[in-house]
Amino acid sequence: TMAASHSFKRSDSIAESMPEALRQSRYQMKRCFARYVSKGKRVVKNQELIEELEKSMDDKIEKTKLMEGFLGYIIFSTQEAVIHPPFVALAVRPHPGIWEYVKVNSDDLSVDGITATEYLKFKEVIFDEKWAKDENALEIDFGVFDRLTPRLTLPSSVGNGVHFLARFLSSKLSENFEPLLDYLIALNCRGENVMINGTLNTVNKLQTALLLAEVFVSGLPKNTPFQKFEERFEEWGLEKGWGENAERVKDTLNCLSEVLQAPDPVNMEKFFSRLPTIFNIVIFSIHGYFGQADVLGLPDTGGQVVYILDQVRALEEELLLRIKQQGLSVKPQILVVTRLIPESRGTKCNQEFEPILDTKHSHILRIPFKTENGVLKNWVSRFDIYPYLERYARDASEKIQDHLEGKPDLIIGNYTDGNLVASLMASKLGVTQGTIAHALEKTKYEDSDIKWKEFDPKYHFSCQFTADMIAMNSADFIITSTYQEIAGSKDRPGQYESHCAFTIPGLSRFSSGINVFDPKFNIASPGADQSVYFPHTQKQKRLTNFHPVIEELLYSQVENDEHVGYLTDRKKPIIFSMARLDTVKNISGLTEWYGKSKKLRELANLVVVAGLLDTAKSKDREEIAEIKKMYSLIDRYQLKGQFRWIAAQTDRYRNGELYRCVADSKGIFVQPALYEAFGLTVIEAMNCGLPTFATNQGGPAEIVVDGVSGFHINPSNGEEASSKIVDFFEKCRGDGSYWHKYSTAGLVRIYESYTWKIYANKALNMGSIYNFWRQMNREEKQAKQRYLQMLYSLHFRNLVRTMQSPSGATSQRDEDI
Ligand code: UDP
Ligand code: LCN
Repeated sequence: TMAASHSFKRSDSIAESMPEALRQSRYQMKRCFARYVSKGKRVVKNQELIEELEKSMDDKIEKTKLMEGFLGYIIFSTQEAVIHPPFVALAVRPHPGIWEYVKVNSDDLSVDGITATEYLKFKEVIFDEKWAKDENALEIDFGVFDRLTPRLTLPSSVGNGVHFLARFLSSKLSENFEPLLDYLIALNCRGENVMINGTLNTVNKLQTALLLAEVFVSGLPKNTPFQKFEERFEEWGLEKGWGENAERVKDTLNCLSEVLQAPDPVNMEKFFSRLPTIFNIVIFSIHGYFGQADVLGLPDTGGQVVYILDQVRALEEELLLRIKQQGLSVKPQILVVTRLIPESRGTKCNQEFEPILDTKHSHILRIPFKTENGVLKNWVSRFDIYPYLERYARDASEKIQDHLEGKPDLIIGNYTDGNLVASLMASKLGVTQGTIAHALEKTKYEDSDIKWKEFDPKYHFSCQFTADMIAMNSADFIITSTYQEIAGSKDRPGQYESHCAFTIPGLSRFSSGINVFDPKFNIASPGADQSVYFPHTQKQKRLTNFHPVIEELLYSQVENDEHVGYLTDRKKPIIFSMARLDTVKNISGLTEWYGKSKKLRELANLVVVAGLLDTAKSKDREEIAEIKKMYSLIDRYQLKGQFRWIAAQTDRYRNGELYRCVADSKGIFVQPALYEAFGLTVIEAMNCGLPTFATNQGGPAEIVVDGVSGFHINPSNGEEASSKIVDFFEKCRGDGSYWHKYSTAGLVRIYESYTWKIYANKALNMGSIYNFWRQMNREEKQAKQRYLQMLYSLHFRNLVRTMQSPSGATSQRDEDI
């Protein structure tokens, strides 16, 4: 059941309108709230609240009326309730990013609006009463800085930070251009002036120079190189950077003239995208085994590595293009900074410096973890990494500046560890900082904030969540993959959103952690390397030399330590999936759906690439459990003959060809995860022209438009998922063009929104505009920086110091999704 989309006005607060609604259904509501409080003090989630509400009513008509009415709407929108008989405090989320807290007395149904702090305290009492009642318990409120910063207001604009900022800057600058003028004068490229020099020290002078120069270049042939008129420009106070030739220079001059005449967001964004501000980029991805070969599948090494290597290639390409268009001749540099692991298990993770394949100027720089006892030799789980990071940040900062012969122009962090180190370094050096979180762990483990004490010995979430808050708040901009990562969907809060108000009872209460309406949030979705993942129809590019191996992988009748099960009817299309063998990836779920569906088994074969095939070889307890489950499913459903399970594959070129061979069979790709942050495999499959069925939980739900560019499946409803797939194959049988329709629609979707080219363009635009914004917004930035430093040195360091001895999880790859 879904609540009717109620005509709830933003202006009516729930606290104001709820009492009247309660009065109208007083009898049922008393019964419902009596049920809520009957089990005593506790925290209850949305699902249970709805079930209890349904159970509290017998009359069917009454029930429907109520569920579809305002009260139903409130309960459906309530993410969580804290029960404290006779009180029930509700955390209501009427729209993505918008929260309201109310307290209902179950005896007399009186309603009071409460603040986030009051709500959190209410919750804390259940877990740590003494601390909850301590007036001087640590409360962190980043919201106090909100007064100084502009905020978006529409949930639909969340994630469009750059556009919003361009708009905001337009109105700000129209009052006063000085900040932009100062900024332009100070710009330099490795010590040399660019764009304008100090002689153009008033807006008037600048405008005149722009005018003169524009008239001048208009008279030149379009392709006249800048060098030809460089001297003329200097006389006017204009330096290089405007463009490579007369045409480009003219366009950039005109763009700034337009901005100075009457600033508008379109020209503002365009102008910043043309400014030569970024040449050297540092990207932190610290944990794991970070390498270019033989690392996928090793502990803590998954999509993040793929993402970063592809990102670097795309950023370098875009940087080179921009530098050329700016008419400059500098070489950009990108450093991916990771940990050097001396005991590197045959990988190159013990090498300090490694050029990145398919790039000209990008490298991996590895720096070891050091303690007073010297260099740490073995891999450390990302959950145990905190004690090493401060020292690492110092060592890294030094090494990086040696390599770059100066400061970077932009620092980007990945995941908690990379983001924390990026924050430390960026604030020390005064460099623009971007953060990326491939997954925020808090949202992955239910109640891991309030129940942190249970988790802490193994996961050290006290450190992780605090580090995440420091990084999010110190970042100038945050790159996310999808809207849902920030603000979720109608029914489910986003990863960042779940940090807007939360508490770690006994340690700290974040009454305002991060605001998803902050213009620092931006969506730039990753793509897939299109030289590896290209459509199966591009015959001349196909990597046919892999075909014999792939033929063996898919169709040989042998079972060995690389594949189990076999396919007897090779005329059937293949249902394909590939992922790490973690519980959340739900490969065993897909296998079970297939096993259960007679129709599906008639129509298609199932092939999965996942994990290891032998429990004795795995060191990851979750993977071991999944391996066992897979074998029991093969047995229970007698899958052999229709099913092939292939061990994890690490060669991405071969994997690309494998997706395409599946497409040749007129097969499909299924991503059945219980939750997926982004889902690179979905993008890879679609790039190869495979019609895709993807989980509706997380990023894939946004990548695929259901019924248009692929299909959504609900991972917790296997029957429904199977019948959707059956339906597809049946339609394909009846209509030869049906398969092609979805194959093509998937590609169209990719090309318009999910390519690395689009990503790189957006990311560099962010770097450029936030670089300016952080200077304009210097006062807020400084105040916040001070607050963050205090939090770091008085609180975070203590958490790290008292961190119990590492989890001993020496080689497990815990629940990374
Ligand atoms: N992958 C692989 N071999 C495997 C399983 C996965 O090469 O056996 C690759 C896959 O092609 C993708 C990445 O690992 O590029 C997984 O990224 P995704 O976003 O799907 O999930 P993550 O592992 O990051 O949770
Ligand atoms: C980590 C994840 O969990 C995936 O969902 C992403 O696709 C991957 O990183 C790349 O961002």
